[in-house]
Amino acid sequence: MMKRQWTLLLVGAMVLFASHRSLQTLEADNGRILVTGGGQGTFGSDLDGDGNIDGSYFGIGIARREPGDGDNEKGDSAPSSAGHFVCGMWGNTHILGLPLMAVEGQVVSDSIRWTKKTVTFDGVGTVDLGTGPSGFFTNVPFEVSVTPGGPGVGTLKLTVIGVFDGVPGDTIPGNGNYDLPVETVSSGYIRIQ
Ligand SMILES: [Ca+2]
Ligand SMILES: [Ca+2]
Repeated sequence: MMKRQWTLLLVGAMVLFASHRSLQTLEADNGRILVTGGGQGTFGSDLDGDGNIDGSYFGIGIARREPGDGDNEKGDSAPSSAGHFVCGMWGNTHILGLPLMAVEGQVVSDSIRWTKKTVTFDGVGTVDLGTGPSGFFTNVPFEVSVTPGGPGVGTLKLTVIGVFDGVPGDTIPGNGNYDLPVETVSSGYIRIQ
């Protein structure tokens, strides 16, 4: 229960952080990008067949600087953390009968890439199924793609690498990963600057 409460606190803090950052004016230079967001998303379908449409809570706060701009405290050649991502399902969004499914971790700065509408980034973190030590995984890679916008517009897609392949909700069974479907923001927002 403690872990779950900590996760709840973390998501709350992330949403507050994202909201706070959104009030600031930040210049988006070439090669720099800032992604902030927090809220709730919906898959728009019942993934696990329990009669409820599934979705998750999420919090994003990442920034990428152009290598060579001298701002990287660890040295411009070294990969560095670009921020934090957390995504979880519990309470009214619980899935697979689990008390919790939470993915959270640091985003790798060099992994952030984007097209005109979509930002994709990789990270490594923990997966907590809320079932005790046997359901707590560390050093789990994940990939996230987001498009900006508020309810009904912004989207989020999470892939958890190397685990849970084929469990309900996996859109590409057999590839070793947990490929969750695209979620649409139902409350809150995702902002890309
Ligand atoms: Ca469901
Ligand atoms: Ca898969």
